[in-house]
Amino acid sequence: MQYELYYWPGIPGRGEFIRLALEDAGVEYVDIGKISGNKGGGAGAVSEFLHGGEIGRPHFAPPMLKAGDIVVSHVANILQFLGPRLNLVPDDDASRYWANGLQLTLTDFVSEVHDTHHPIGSSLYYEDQREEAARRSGVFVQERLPKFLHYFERVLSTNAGNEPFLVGDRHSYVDLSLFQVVTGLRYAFPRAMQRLEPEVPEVAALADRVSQRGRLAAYLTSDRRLDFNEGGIFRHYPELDT
Ligand SMILES: N[C@@H](CCC(=O)N[C@@H](CS)C(=O)NCC(=O)O)C(=O)O
Repeated sequence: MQYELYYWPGIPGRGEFIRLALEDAGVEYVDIGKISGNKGGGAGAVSEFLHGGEIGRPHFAPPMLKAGDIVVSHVANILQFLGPRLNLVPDDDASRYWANGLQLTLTDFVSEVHDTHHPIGSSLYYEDQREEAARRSGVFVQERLPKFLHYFERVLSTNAGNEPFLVGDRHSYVDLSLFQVVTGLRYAFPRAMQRLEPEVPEVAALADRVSQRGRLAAYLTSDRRLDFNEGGIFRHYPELDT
């Protein structure tokens, strides 16, 4: 199966959740946004595909994944599609719905992280909503960040084994996504995370363990891995990291 990922170039963003699954599984994929425009890739190709492209089904927003004649959008939906194909989710229905529920909680979490720097509107510059961003981030750091992290700590603690995973007794795409969220938070809110991580040791340990998985570790040090930056979801503005 030839997978094509459609996501904006230059930022890890939500596309990274899909890359992590493909890289961890070691499958070939074409990252269309990273290909130059004159070779049929780049933002133009992503935008064209978004609006319906060759198959006439418009999507609301990237990422999108194309697998043969199937096209899937939304991170959680794409990972639900890829999970069984990449052996990144257990076989039974109960586990698969549980995994999807956890992934949708991460979707909410990521959306709230985005809103810390863009509480008023994505179309406005950060500089035009700094005051609101400071207020929003204050509440996020005090209330929402601990609430989400403690939730995942609870999931891991109730699923404890020698090496706890979020879903069942094996590594899954949800572990990969939690790793990405923790890594992004360490970049965006280093002070808050330093304070909070001792309260969520299982979450911190899972993130560190995931980063050491063979293929994933190789990916993370490769030039395919994009650095977090102030164009993406996880942005470091020291004034918001209270
Ligand atoms: N629920 C979607 C959200 C997708 C999304 O917000 N994509 C961003 C890029 S990371 C975008 O281009 N949004 C455009 C918009 O919301 O107008 C998902 O989880 O994939």
